[in-house]
Amino acid sequence: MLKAMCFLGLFLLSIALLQGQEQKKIEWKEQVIYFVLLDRFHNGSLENDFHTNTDDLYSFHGGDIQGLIQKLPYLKDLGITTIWLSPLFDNRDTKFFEYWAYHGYWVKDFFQVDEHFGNFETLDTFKKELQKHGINLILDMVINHVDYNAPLLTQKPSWFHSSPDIEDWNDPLQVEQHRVHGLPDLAQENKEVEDFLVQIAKYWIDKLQPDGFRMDAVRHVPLSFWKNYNQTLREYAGKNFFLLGEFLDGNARTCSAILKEGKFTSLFDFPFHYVLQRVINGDTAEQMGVLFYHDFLYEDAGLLTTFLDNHDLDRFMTSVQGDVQKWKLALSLLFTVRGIPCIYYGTETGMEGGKEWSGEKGGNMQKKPENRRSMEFGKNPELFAYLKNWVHLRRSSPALSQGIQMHLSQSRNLYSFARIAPNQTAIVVFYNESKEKEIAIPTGILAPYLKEGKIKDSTGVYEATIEKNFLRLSLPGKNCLVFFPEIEELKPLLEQWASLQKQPGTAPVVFEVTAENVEEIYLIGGNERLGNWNPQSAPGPMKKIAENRYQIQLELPRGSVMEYKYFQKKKDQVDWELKLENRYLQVPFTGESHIQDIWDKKQ
Ligand SMILES: [Ca+2]
Ligand SMILES: [Ca+2]
Ligand SMILES: [Ca+2]
Repeated sequence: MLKAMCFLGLFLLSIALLQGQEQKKIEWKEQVIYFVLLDRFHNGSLENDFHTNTDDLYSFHGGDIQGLIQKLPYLKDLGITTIWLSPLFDNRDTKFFEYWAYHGYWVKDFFQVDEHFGNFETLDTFKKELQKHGINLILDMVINHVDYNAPLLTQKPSWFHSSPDIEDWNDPLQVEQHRVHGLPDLAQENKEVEDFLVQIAKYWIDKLQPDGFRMDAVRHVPLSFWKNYNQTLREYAGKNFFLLGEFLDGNARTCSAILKEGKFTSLFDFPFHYVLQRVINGDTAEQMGVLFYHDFLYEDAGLLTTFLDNHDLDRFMTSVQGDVQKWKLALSLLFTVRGIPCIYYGTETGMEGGKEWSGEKGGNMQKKPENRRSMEFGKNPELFAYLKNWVHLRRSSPALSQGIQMHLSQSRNLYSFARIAPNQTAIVVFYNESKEKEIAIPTGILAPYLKEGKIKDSTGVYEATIEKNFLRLSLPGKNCLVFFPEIEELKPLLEQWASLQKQPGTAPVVFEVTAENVEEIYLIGGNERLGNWNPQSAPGPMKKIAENRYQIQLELPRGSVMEYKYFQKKKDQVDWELKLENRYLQVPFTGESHIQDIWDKKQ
């Protein structure tokens, strides 16, 4: 009987667990992630302050789990829904040269909590407090390497590559099997190592029930390993378990391939990060169009994790030399474009600081990690309120959090797009120039669904008019406005969009260029049909249609946005037009295009 009751108990418990899992179905696109570098966040317990020196950026600063628990209401107030927490594993206990393992990436023992951060009891409280506040947790997994003196090195020497540091970053074998900063490199191709790493992951899933992992150094571990590892974890922790990879690469083609083949849920959107940096600092906003056009490469670009900065990069405020207006513009884009926004602790108070840097081969030149200074709570309430507003707007808007993203218009200083969910649409107008401007934004295939008339932006300050196929407004300098126009039923539009994405078809585009004293003009650009920047495959020569006028017609993918340029061939030599910046082209979803350019000649 007792046995039967035990069985019944277990049965009921497992049903409760299953229901619990079902209840917590996280919509990842609705999340706002906050990255906590634990040692630098908040010191909640002085008892674990070993080797603490807050004046030294290489030392521990005392931040711990207890401190993070105390600050959960603060994060809740900011609107944060998910925390990505830096590694909790027990790290090396002694200095390595002048560096302490405050960051958590020098793991000594994967099955213990570092003594600076707390213990399993603190973690239990943490888990309960997270549940109480409805905040999700992403743990940082470090599986490329272990600490310089980890016990595992002597216990299992065959689990490591006996290789020197990476010297040639273009050699894929070195990148996977050689050491990063001299850290002992685990041989994931060894089945025992693979099993061990899976065991670590399952151990933490059981202990703390995190909602996902952020995985360090994806590039340095074989893709075949990630594929198996991620698949296994998804089977173990549930389909909704968030598997976020750190793959530092600015090319969407490469990132989309890694995401797909490695079976990640998400990757940090480095292509977005780099384009955003350039555009905010004055490059043409047309780069945004090219970036988002390549979203078709991903199964769902809305699941990418977007960010301005992190602990390995200069803080964004530093990369814009403390220009608050640029910081504000960047944040407005972060919270309106597709993808899951992730903010680095201290962004909300405008913290500054450059990344850690040292000269080659241990040279004298070095910069301390100013980007990892202790959190400054309460500094800059105005910036905090600004960021909080965007968090709030995004979280309250199904279009901004869940909607598909549709390109509307671009020019040197303007990028406009729509976010469309079944029950709401948002039109976002990003304007990166100081002077006010009258503008008409073509609403494209969205036009038939929009109700004509005047509308206010999300702040209630600015007004626009929707008429026929345009949104007209007077744009205030350096701003990003969001409009939520009244709409008809959007389902047919979403269906039309899905089929256009699947089979965009092509549109005829006529390129016409006026040029003096040139022969054999060719067209070239960042698309297969434009030769992918390879002069050997560039279309041409263009046909001479009149004195100094040349033309070529091409079939290009509908809805595509690309860069292009002209060049001439002189005795098989490539002679580029002088224009330094590339030209940009948007191919509409309907109709034809006729482009007229003037060859940028040498003076
Ligand atoms: Ca402490
Ligand atoms: Ca330790
Ligand atoms: Ca490796």
